[in-house]
Amino acid sequence: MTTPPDSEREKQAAAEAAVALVEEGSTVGLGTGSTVAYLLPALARRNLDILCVATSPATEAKARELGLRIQPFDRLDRLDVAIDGADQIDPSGWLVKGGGGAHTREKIVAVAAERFIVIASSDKLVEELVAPVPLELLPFGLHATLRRLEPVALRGVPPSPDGGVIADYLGQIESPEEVAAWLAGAPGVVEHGLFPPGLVTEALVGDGSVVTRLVPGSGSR
Ligand code: A5P
Repeated sequence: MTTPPDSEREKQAAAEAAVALVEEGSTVGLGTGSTVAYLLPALARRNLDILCVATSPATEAKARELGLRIQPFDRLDRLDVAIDGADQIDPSGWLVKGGGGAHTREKIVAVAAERFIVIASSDKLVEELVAPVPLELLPFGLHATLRRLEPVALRGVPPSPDGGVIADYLGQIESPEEVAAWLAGAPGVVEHGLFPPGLVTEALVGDGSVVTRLVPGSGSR
């Protein structure tokens, strides 16, 4: 039997730590990606009476297969908790998300949640955020939008479930706040993958054999 790489064990440990925080009777936003892939079976095993919202068709299919109750996100107007992975976490708690192109739905779900818990392996901790920053763009006027966002590259993947074109901003990120504000204000950008620290309640990061809890703004990292 081969031993899983450290990062996989760390993702699993972080996911299991997050599952322990889910309360009976709560509404839960489920993220997308390889770390969330560990979350879903661990959550299903707890057999709680919870109602979930999924951030991607892949998460929805897997969650249903495991017996989790999924509801479309057009009836609930808030969630108790959302749990999701990240591509990068900087020391102040800024995240880059959207490696799987699901960042628009992920941000909508994270913002709607009372608590947003990030789960990650230790290799996601970075000193400074770097490109790529995932983007979802409106197909209308796509090439004019791309020209204004240079340097940028189309990802060449299928559109999002909402019809958005997935691309990546490839420029410098000297100030995540400024880049986030610029991308948010650019016509044609549906959503970008920079998530501010204010959105993150806590990050649970697998670190060797332990899980470290980081709380943005608390000086815990
Ligand atoms: C999906 O679009 C992403 O935002 C993921 O949440 C993020 O890329 C983390 O993915 P992994 O858990 O696969 O590293």
